[in-house]
Formats: sequence, C-alpha cells, structure tokens
Amino acid sequence: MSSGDTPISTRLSDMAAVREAFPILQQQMHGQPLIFLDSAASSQRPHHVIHALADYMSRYHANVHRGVYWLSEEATYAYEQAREKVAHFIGARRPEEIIFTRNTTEAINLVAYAWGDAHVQAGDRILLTLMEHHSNIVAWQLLAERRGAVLDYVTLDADGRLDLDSLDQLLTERTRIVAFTHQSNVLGTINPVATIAARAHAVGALVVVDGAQSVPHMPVNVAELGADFLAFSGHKMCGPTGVGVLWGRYDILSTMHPFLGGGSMISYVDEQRSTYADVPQRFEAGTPAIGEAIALGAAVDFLNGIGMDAIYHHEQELVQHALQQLATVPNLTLYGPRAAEQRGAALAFTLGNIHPHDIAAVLDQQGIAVRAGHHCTQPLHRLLDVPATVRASMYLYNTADELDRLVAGLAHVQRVLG
Ligand code: 7TS
Repeated sequence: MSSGDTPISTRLSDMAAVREAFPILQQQMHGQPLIFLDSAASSQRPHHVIHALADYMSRYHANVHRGVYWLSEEATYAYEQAREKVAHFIGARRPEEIIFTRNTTEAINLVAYAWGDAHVQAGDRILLTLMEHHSNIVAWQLLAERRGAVLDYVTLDADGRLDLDSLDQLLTERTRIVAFTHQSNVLGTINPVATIAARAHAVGALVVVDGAQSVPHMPVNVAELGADFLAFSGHKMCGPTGVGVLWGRYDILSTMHPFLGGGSMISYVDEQRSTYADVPQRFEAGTPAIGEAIALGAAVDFLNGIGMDAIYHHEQELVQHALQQLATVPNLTLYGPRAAEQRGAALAFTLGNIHPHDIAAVLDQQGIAVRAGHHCTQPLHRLLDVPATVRASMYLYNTADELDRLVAGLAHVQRVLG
C-alpha cells in the first residue's frame, strides 16, 4: 500500500496502526524511541496529510480563482472543498463563514483590525483573561493603542480556572470585545464558552474565542459555542503550517471592512477607491496557502476518520493517567485543574528548583520532547509566580506507556540535577 492509501478510519483502540500513520513517530531520538509530548506547540502529520500536500504540488498546482484552464480549476475546486470540510467540521452554517488565514494569530489580528478599528472607541474596554496566549493579548493591545481603549483581565482561581465572579464585575456597558481561549495551552483548563458568551452578549460585547487548543482535541460546534468568532491553526490539528482558520458569523463578517488589501479581495478597483469582493474572498487578499489549505482538509478527513469524540476520550484517559503518575513524583508542582474532566491534555509543571530548560534538555537525551519556557503566556506565568514551566502536551498518538517513560525520565532528571 502506498503512503497515500493509508486508511483514515483508524481506530484509537488500534494504537499501533494510529502511530504507524505518523512517519515521524517511527524514528529514534538519541538512541531511544521518540516520545513527542509537544503537540500543543505543533502536532505531527499523518501520511494522509503529507500525501495530500505532495499530490497537489506534483499534480495540480496552479493559482486559485484565476485561470479558466484545467489545473487552476482543479486547484480551486480542491481549495474550496477544503473550506467546506472545515465548515462542516466545526458546524458552520455555510462555507463562506470560513476564512483561511496563516494561523490563529493572524485570525485574531484580522478581527482586531477589521472589526475592532470600526467599532472600538476611546474609553471602550476589551476583556481578556490572565490565561491567554500572547497572540490573544498583543493583537488587542495594538487595537487598544490605536483606538484609546483599555484592557481588563478576568482572574483565575487557585485551580487555574476562570473566576466567573470577576468576569461579571468586569463586564460593563463599555466592554466591546470579550476574547478568551477555549482551552489553556499551559493549564489545560477548558473554559465554559457558552456561559461566558451569553454574559458577554448581554452587555452587547463581541465574543472572540481562541480555539487553537480546543478544535484539535475535542468536538467543537460553533452553533453550540455561542461565540461570534473562532480562531484556530492547521498545524496543531495534524495539518501543515502556514494555514489557519477564522470562523465568523456571516452577518458580522459580511458587514466588515477588509483587513489586508490586494488581489483577489476586490470587486472593482478605481484609481482612488475600490469596492470589495464578498465574504470570504474579501478577507483572503493575495495568493493563499493553497496546498496547505487542501492538506488541512485532508487533516480534517483524518480526524473525522478517527472521530473527535474518540480523540477527546483517549486524551481524557491519558490526562487521568498522567495526573496519577505525576502525583508520585517528589517535588513536582502541577499547575491547572486537579480534575481530569476540567482540563485538556496539556500539563505544565515545575520540579523543585531545577530550571525547566535543564529538565527539558535531560528529557531530550532520553528521546522525550517537551517544551520549557513561558509558552507565550507571560502574564499567566507572573500570576503563577514562576518564570517558566515544563509542559508535556499530548495528542491522539500518545500512549500511557509514553507517560510512564516521562515519569521515569523525571526520576532520572532528579538523580542528575536534583
Ligand atoms: N492561542 C493558543 C491558545 C495557543 O496555544 C497558540 C500557540 C496560539 C494561540 C498561536 O497559534 P499560532 O499557530 O498562531 O502560532 N501555542 C503554542 C504553544 O503553546 N507553544 O507553541 C505555540
């Protein structure tokens, strides 16, 4: 069977087959089987996705929405089909609600410029939380600077969950935007999006959800979320880098001014002024990441083949196992909710006074890839009162055995550095 024929209805009960679908997991690292525990930063890709990208490049590459020749029509068809797959994957009502961006970061910036500049006035408030990734902070800081707005932050309780009382206190008639993550990339906390969205809408605020860590790991349906916008990245959900998604409610998107100007996003260009194309083309200026979007569509097929429910439950089992095992490690401080069902598969911790970068370096020697640092969440780390943490983050291809090797690896770290 050629790699492109890899079955995509693999079951998570057949972990050997799942892992075989990911060529990168077959290698050794420093003489040990690679244990990849950094999927929150970027996930690995199955053959199916690699093949989709290679197939596009080798067989039907041409620019989209331009040519009337076969190659261009074929590429356009595949690109638009990917949009439909993504729309279906998150329960969007129509494919036009899907805008291909470069990543989550660009999707959030798009909203900050295209909606924010038109609606946020001096003295207005933008409400964020203390667990946000920098991409869901800095884009709003730039908007606040441009418009003279003020940022507020929902605090967290001792377990790393949002303090919803502080949310209620901070939500005012001046709050124009409430932007928050569905799942923390550090604490793993899963936030009650529908509850927060309802409260934000009650004061007339726009609700922007950062789905970078939720869409890859659990079933997400925008009809149930209650948000106005949802941003996520292809590379964290078995797809390639260079492509991300902004989902937005059609009635909002269709009234928004463009973010970037250029080819493909116009209707008519006059020397002085232009009129713009309809949504989604209005927000896709220039040549998009065509093959990457098509390969993201293949990633969606792959994830659907396994089933998002199955992925969520698999990761819940891993989290439970990890919580039990990490509790046996002396001097380990784990951040985030104690209850597995309140969190996703990202586990950040410190180990006594050992520097997180040293821990990650010693684990690397054992073939274990984890991330160390502030994980682009400096305000959160200031709240936790640590400069850095180690983070083990899991995905559908990780196993309980790998977590046991992580725990054994941490014992080795303590022998070497403790
Ligand atoms: N939001 C969250 C919650 C994230 O975890 C990340 C990336 C982003 C936004 C930005 O995604 P991008 O694709 O635009 O870069 N998080 C991480 C991480 O935890 N480690 O490396 C990247």
